[in-house]
Amino acid sequence: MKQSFISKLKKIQRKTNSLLCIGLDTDVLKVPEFLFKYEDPQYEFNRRIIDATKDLVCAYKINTAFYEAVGEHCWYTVHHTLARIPEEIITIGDGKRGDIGNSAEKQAHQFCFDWEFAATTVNPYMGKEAVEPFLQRRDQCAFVLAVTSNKSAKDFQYLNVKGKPLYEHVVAQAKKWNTKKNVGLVVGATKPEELKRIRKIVPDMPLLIPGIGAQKGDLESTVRYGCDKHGELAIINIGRGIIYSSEGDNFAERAREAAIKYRDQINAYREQYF
Ligand code: NUP
Repeated sequence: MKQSFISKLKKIQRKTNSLLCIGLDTDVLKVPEFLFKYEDPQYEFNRRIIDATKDLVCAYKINTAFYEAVGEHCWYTVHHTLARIPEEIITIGDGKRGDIGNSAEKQAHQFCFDWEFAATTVNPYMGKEAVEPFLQRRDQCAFVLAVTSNKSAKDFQYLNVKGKPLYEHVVAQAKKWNTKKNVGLVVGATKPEELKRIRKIVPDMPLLIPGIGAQKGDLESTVRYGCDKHGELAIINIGRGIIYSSEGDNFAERAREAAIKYRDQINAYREQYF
């Protein structure tokens, strides 16, 4: 039997001593010129980033929009990229899916059985039936959007519903859906107060925390409030802040340096608070 998502996550976080997740949001317009001599420049970019950083991370997150936007080859690029990532590292398919039941089943088929990501992101707006197809396997986690990192998160997520912000109702539902211990939450690193509040409500759930680097989230409070009581179970995603550290031929080396810097800073805060 395959190990549960949480035990796989803990194992890799301990092995690499890292909570860092690198976002492979590879914008084809930012891929260095010299990679265009290859058939699939996006894959070549990812391959070099993965090879240069795989000992420094617990996860890689692929936002599928960056691939879908390029066209029909996307399906293969995602497959090839996933095949390059060592089996023990968590892979997260960030597509924020969720739809009426039968449509959500098709979305889950693509993410969980075809690409076979270890984790996905799902939008809870359409309720349980939109999320359920992503929760079929104990070795795969669905990260439900709770408080997102962007400014417009306030449009809906903070609305007062029966005395509580809407996002707290999402968190409460996500707890109920967690019968297989394979539900997680997305909370933006730009929202430290909410992160603190949510970690108290779900002490044992994995949290996917984007927003460090380009979005200027606060790393110290992300580590302090995002981890569980052992200083684990937070997956701290950084995309642009790492993968675009250089525009030149040395981009992968520079990405490695940036990844080391973030991993070490995260670990310094873990030492301090746990
Ligand atoms: O709340 C969220 N904020 C966010 O930035 C939820 C997300 N899934 N993301 C994604 O994380 C975003 O779409 C992108 O793929 C990544 C952040 O990348 P970067 O800002 O580190 O480049």
